[in-house]
Amino acid sequence: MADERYCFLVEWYDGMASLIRRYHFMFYTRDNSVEMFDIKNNRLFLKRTKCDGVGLGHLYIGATLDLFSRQINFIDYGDDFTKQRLSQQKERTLGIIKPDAINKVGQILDAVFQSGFKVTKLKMCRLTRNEAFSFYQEHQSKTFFDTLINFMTSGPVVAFELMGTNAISQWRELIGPTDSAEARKSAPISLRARFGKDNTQNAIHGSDSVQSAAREVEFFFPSTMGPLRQNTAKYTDCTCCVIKPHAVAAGNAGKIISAIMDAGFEVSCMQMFHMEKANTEEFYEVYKGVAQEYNAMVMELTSGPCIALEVRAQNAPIAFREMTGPADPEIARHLRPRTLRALYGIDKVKNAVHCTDLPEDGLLEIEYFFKVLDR
Ligand code: 3AN
Repeated sequence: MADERYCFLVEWYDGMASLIRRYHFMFYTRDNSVEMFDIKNNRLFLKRTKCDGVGLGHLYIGATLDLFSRQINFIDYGDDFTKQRLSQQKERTLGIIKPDAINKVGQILDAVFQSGFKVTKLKMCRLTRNEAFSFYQEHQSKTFFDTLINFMTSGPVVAFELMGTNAISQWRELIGPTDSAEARKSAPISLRARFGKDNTQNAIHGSDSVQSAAREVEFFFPSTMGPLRQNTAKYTDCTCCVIKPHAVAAGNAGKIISAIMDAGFEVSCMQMFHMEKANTEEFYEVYKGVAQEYNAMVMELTSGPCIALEVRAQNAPIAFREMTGPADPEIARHLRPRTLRALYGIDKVKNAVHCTDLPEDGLLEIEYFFKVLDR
């Protein structure tokens, strides 16, 4: 196999020095080895080292990687070869689950996760009229514009960024024609055929070009200091569920959300987070010195994107703990085989979901994700 070298610009936050350090990060495909070069000090930082857990699939702009206990953030391509090779493979597009399909969010996300796209960002929000106007500005002169704005502001939506080879056209193909009735005739397995109603209430959105994908991703997930879209957290009768990185990576997030909703809980807010180590330690502080697995828990939660949910019901923390099951999936499989951890957990650390332990902490944990981290 040819030894291809891919180069990225990466950053690492050096907590000791309170400095963001920048490197060129090289990945060699022949032996999965990694090399890092310190840009400012113009010297080799990490000599070429084999890293079996790392593959080209993990490396894209916006990714984070745990490397020898350092959390590395991928900022940009580092050379033309890498940019040319990867920009098509790692094309990005925006998808939206529209208000008419929000009660099918688990099933739709499951279809997304099973379709081979990587979900790199995700957020439930509710658009104001101004926001919907600005998002659909190109349709201002159309006769259906008012209907469209009323519809898109009638309830929450879930927006997500997808990444994959030819993601824009692949996603358009998966969602099907604009009119859901037409979709049922010409593309019966498409998502609009399965979940949409008509021309307006067509369940799903997909960007139609490279330009609109860039604009629409930026609209929901601003890269700089742009205005944030308001999340939908309600902060009442709630508890916190975090779908852990291993379960997201295994494509189980949609199934877990469906199971939670089928059990009668309301999922009133959701968002994908790439947790930093310092935040994770803060979030798990109560387990420090108490849970034997504390360090491994921190490693797991920072190992990739997780999805935090606001789960609502009467007595939400207690009721939801019941559904989550015992912390150890092995025990769960024996005693409570229908719980989330029995179904989707692997071991005590990779146990599919975190849920709030103490009833009085439900609100605090929700505030931590949706007020503190969603800045
Ligand atoms: P698509 O989303 O398939 O790219 P566009 O961009 O033509 O379709 O339209 C944007 C949205 O406007 C559609 N998703 C749909 O909700 C709504 N829409 C489009 N065409 C019509 C129509 N003829 N009547 C009512 N609503 C429409």
